[in-house]
Amino acid sequence: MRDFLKELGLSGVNSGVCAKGWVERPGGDELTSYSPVDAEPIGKILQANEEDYARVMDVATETFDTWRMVPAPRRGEIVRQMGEELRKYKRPLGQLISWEMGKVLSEGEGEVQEAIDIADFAVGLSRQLYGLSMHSERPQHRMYEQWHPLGPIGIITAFNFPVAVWAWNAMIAAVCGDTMVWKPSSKTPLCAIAVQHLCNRVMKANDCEGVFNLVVGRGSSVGELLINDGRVPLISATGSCHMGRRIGEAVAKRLSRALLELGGNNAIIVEPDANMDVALPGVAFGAVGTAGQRCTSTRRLFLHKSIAEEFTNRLVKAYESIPAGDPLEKDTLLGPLIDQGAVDDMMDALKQVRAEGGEILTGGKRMERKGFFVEPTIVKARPDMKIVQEETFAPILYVFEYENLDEAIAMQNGVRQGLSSSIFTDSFMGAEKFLSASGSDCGIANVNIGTSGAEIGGAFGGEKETGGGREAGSDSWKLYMRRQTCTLNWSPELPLAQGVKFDLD
Ligand code: UN1
Repeated sequence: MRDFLKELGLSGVNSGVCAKGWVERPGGDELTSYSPVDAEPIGKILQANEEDYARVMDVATETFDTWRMVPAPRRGEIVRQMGEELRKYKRPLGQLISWEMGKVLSEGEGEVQEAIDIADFAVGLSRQLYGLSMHSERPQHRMYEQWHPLGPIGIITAFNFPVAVWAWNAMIAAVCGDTMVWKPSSKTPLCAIAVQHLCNRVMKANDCEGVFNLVVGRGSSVGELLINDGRVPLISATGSCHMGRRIGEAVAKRLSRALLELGGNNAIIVEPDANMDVALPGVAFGAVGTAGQRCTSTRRLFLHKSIAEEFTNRLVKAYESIPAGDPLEKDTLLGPLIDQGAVDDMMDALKQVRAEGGEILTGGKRMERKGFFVEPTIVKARPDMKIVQEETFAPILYVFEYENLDEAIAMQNGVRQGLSSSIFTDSFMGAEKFLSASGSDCGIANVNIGTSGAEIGGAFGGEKETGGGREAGSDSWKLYMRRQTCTLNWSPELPLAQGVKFDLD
């Protein structure tokens, strides 16, 4: 057994259900977690069945009654300790993320850093859950708004950010006074179990277990119960547009709140006046980083026709020297895809590329080695190809040429998704046009930075089929609380608003 597994308290067989302590023998099917690096099993997980789910949700619901009354700065202090615990385990947790998900170690550790950052942010936020106060139109009246905790919330996360995206939700929800039930991806259950061990230590020491709860289980049983549970006022979910539509419908049916962070089809525009030495690594990291398995990964590249040939040649050359292999090795830049299904999806997309007349400039094949490694791929594409409308979770980059910036912006906006977008330019006018109301239609718009790797301080999410949700920084916390508008009358009269009279006599 690898040292980092032991260090994180994982064993050969692990319970995947935790509600005020681990449920020793959950009743669901046994799940095996495989490393995408060598396709070998890492550990077994006992999943939740429907009764286990009920138990977990009961705990989250009961704990909410007490947790919501803990002063927010005190909740912040406990989240501060969570941040400390994550700092202590940054290395082994980063290694586990690399091994179970496949991203390279600096990204695995970067992901833990992202969780630490959001914990720090949440600590400060715990003293800043501000409401506004307004001037009442009536004499001797006071009007203000306050924010109260929302309830036991559901967090559904994807395999590609098995720790950070949970942390975006969990650290904020905890300071807001919510309890939570986390359903992680069945592709990365050990990351979730390792994080739950850290939570348990901190919460036990503070005598407030039951705030962070975990339920590893099937989407078709546990996932359905969670999204349809009338006790859950907010479902925050990250995943495909297909999954998000299912969740959005279920949550809308019971008139609750869904925070959806779904697929992207992110593009970079490179203007002729860009600093090409900045643009080139920006594009390469965006498209090849995390093997193209970020929702923010760069999938489309728009090159001005005057620089297209040279830029493409340089990019092809760079792609051909990207070191692929064991993500735990220091110099590796490209790890594997998550599983065989992901390799099949990539190969199917490339089949469609060929059928639609796209030209594969480099890559296009599975690598001859253990695990789920694929060659990073560049395709010379046309905007009318249907496949470029789809998000394929793999390192495929579609390259297009354009003549002027308006055309490039229109093409970049011409997809159903709206998560992240970038322009590389040294022109103030070009940058401002891209950022204007008639520019990028995405939730994230960057200048001289690639599409991925957002900081936690901003609100993260996107428009159109990306789902409209916002997580992490800025004022995203408001989605995790309920707003109450309060009007107090301290006069001896009962004046009515809008001058309405109701004199009894
Ligand atoms: C995701 O892929 O779901 O901006 C999240 C980024 C990361 C988060 C990605 N900070 O690429």
